Amino acid sequence: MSKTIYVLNGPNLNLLGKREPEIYGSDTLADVTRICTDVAAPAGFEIALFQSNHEGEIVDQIHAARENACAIVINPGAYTHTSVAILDALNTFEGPVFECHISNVHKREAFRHHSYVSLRADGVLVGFGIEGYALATRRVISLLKGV
Ligand code: CA2
Repeated sequence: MSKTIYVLNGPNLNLLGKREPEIYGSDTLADVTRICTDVAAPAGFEIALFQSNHEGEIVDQIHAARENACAIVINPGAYTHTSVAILDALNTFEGPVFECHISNVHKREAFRHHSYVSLRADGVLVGFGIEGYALATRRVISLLKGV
């Protein structure tokens, strides 16, 4: 079995740590990679982080995960609320899927309260800042190790 956890990020998350720190904090995607690796590496897993502003590229990464990854942690950004294509792709993946949102989407505009991805996700973390990614990684490893 693959020991690689895919950490997928949707549109505008390349700006993490560079814009709107009052909503998304000052950490960057490099920090996300670091904190997830800190959880994964001692357990013998590795992190492959990917970000795209393009819906189809995220679908392609989910397809790649079918061959190369044991689990997916995904923050689909705004595609969370719109993308049947990402939901359909996730439904073809057999391992654990965790959905992560840096901000508490339920405290924000009503259009952020619905997630297509939640129809597939095994768990959802919202409002934990980037720590949510590390918590999701920890949960994935617990599930895969059967503890
Ligand atoms: O809270 C989250 O993680 C979101 O997935 C972020 C998305 C938003 O559309 C979702 O409703 C909730 C937006 C990502 C924008 O990322 C930025 C990061 C830093 C600066 C500007 C945008």
